[in-house]
Amino acid sequence: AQCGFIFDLDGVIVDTAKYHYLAWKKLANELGFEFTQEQNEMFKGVSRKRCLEILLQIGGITASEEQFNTWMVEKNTDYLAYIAHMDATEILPEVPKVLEYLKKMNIPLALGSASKNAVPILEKVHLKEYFDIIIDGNQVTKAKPDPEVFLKAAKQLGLAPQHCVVFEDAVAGIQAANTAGMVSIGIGEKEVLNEAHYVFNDFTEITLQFLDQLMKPTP
Ligand code: G16
Ligand code: MG
Repeated sequence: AQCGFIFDLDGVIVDTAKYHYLAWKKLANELGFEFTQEQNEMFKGVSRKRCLEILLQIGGITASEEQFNTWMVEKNTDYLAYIAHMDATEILPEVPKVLEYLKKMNIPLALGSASKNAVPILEKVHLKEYFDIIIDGNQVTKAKPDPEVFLKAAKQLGLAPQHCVVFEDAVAGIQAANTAGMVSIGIGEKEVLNEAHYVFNDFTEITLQFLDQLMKPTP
């Protein structure tokens, strides 16, 4: 059967994780506590709402619903300011090469991101046209590690989950892909992404032969 490839956005296609981190750190500091890079690992692939819940837990802060929503807006406003001037130079190494090759091989491609800002980011870096299907934070109700985002992508591609390959930089995203029954490929550190079927530091380590092997029809 035909196979399809699903890409996460933040940390796989573009390096926006650092901007998410800066925006959360700014909020934490305003609220009077520190937020470290290590703690930020837990935020990768996780919805904005869930991130704020974890952040407030770290700071030992309880908030009213109104206050919570104000901080959600504040974080996103700061994040949008950070990404306002983003351009194609922020695409991670060799991502365009991989997308170009998969397109040439007629492989259906989907984006599977938790971010509600996914489409404007793809437009800014001029990669939107590569994706046949885009599933982002505006279309899912259950955040990764729930497999909803990837299952929706597979369904819209018209493919069975076991014929889909997922590229992810987050532990929650790898878990989502595995639960969906897909082939999971971690982009990042082996120690962190140890649940993935394969792990690479970045796309420069992924050969075209490896992609060919993933494309091989499975029964
Ligand atoms: C991304 C990031 C998360 C972020 C989430 C929501 O997910 O990895 O850190 O909290 O999107 O983003 P937004 O606040 O823009 O809706 P992914 O799945 O693209 O890695
Ligand atoms: Mg990610």
